[in-house]
Amino acid sequence: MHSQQSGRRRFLKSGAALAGWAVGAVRSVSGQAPAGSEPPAALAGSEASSRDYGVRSGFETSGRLTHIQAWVANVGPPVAPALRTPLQDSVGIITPAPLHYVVDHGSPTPGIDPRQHSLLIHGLVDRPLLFTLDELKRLPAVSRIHFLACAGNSYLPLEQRQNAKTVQETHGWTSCSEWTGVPLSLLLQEVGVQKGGTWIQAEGAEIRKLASSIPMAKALDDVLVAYGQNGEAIRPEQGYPLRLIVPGFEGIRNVKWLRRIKVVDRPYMMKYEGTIYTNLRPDGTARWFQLELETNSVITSPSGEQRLPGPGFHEITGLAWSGGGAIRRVEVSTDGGRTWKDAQLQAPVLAKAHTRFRFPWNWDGKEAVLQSRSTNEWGEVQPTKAALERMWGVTPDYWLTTTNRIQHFNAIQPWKVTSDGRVHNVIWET
Ligand SMILES: Nc1nc2c(c(=O)[nH]1)N[C@H]1C(S)=C(S)[C@@H](COP(=O)(O)O)O[C@H]1N2
Ligand SMILES: [Mo]
Repeated sequence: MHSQQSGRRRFLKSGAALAGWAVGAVRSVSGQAPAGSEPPAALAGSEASSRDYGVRSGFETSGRLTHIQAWVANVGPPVAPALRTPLQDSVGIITPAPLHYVVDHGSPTPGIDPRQHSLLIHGLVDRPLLFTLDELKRLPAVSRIHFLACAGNSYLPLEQRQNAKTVQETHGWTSCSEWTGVPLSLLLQEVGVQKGGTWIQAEGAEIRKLASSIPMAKALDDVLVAYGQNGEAIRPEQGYPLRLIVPGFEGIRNVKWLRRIKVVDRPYMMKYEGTIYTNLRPDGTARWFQLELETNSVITSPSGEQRLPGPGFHEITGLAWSGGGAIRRVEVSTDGGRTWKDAQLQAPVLAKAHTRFRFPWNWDGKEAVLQSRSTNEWGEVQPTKAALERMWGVTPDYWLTTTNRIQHFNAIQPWKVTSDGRVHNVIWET
């Protein structure tokens, strides 16, 4: 253990230790058999029995929800199904990988052979390098728990907006995993970023090769080149075998099936960051590169379409998250926002991770409106929909009529419990 740690420290101090792995001169240094001959065990996965790889109880039916994302359809066929996490059934803060949300942009999930996959880092660098998976896995790694959220979460296209009933439909484009990988700062140190290298472009290996720009300051801060998710290899839908994790930034920055990072001198307005992932304001101007996600929260139980069996004790619980660090406080109102009381934050409360909150409630059987409001470590407070309207200079009917894309919508979510115990989404009713 000790010798391994000092070995890692030696590695970190040795500067350009990987310089020999220059493009075109890549060798396997893992000491394992070269790629080729025998088929990988993974390909036999369909034959695996539940003893080899466990399956959940047949009584458990919670699943992702598919819907065709109209915004993507606008950009060009074929449309990609977008899968939403069943937050109403979630417990704790970790999303099981088979329930992690999925947002893709028109390409089928690539079936990448990890032995054939590599990551190229080039552009404004002293030594362009090509890393195989085995080479990346030899490097000092970290594991961190972070949420992902699509910038378009909680704001559906017009035709679906008013019909969204459940928390899966309203907020299901956020999930939280433990991610394992190599800090991007380490790789950038190895390639040697040149003066003027102020942004990176990250590119995926799918047919359409989604690419996304990230400022160098963030790239050198806490970004991970991840190969692990919740203790195993990243799932194909999440970017197998390699993805970027850009903690707290909107989902689009977290490039899946990562194959190339180019160090550049400015954001290059890649297709999606310059089109659907902009915030279109009422006056027709667009806000670009709104990277960090705002403080947010939602009550997951009781939530839309659930039914309380009757008056008496119910625990109100939900999730809070912020791209700007840790959640400091969550308050809950059971009277439509007239009074607020602190919810209990469940440990661990981690930066840029889902935070579980809990609040004891005795329902008297009368109509009630339940809401949660988060505050992050910078003191940023989650706004009401009315506060967002003041900020945008619009009236409530704006949201119900505009076809403008609204990103980063983080309004407080109200759930109304009627006297029959049914729970309803009433966000658009005020
Ligand atoms: N290569 C690639 N990376 C991608 C995307 C994509 O379509 N292709 N979608 C992005 C968007 S918009 C989001 S919200 C997240 C979704 O990550 P997930 O599907 O693992 O939940 O991945 C991002 N990374
Ligand atoms: Mo997204």
